[in-house]
Amino acid sequence: MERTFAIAKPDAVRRGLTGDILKRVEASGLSVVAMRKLHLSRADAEKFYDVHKARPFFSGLCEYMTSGPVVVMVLQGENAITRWRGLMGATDPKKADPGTIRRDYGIDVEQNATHGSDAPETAAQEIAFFFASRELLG
Ligand code: IDP
Ligand code: MG
Repeated sequence: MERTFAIAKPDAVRRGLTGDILKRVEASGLSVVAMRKLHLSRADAEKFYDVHKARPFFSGLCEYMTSGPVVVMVLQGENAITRWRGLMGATDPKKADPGTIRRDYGIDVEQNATHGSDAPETAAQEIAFFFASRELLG
């Protein structure tokens, strides 16, 4: 069993896509261990995306991620990290495979509907950034 961290990003929440994203998660056999809706502060967005702070898109990314509420989730299942990245599709919706969340719902390379951890270490860090261990009993 593995856990990963997922976000329904502001563009998706704003357009009422949270339910559809959850439906795809559950249909895939991954389970939702924890979930919460919140509005990221600028400081939280900058900390969360710290790895990208030198990139030209960093400021715009933080602006977008704080533009409205998000839904943060912990997903669990065998190979959850890879499976959730597969359901999301490539970062750029134009390059994402048909049937993936980003292909179906992403607006552009920035407003791409969802986030997913890329490795076990980042998954653990990202989960701990948003959830206390007592919230992870589901
Ligand atoms: P990922 O979300 O597929 O792991 P990353 O490269 O980690 O992609 O980038 C984090 C987020 O930053 C992306 O999901 C997207 O919202 C945004 N982003 C990535 N590349 C670009 C870009 O070239 N322009 C604008 N935003 C970008
Ligand atoms: Mg990433």
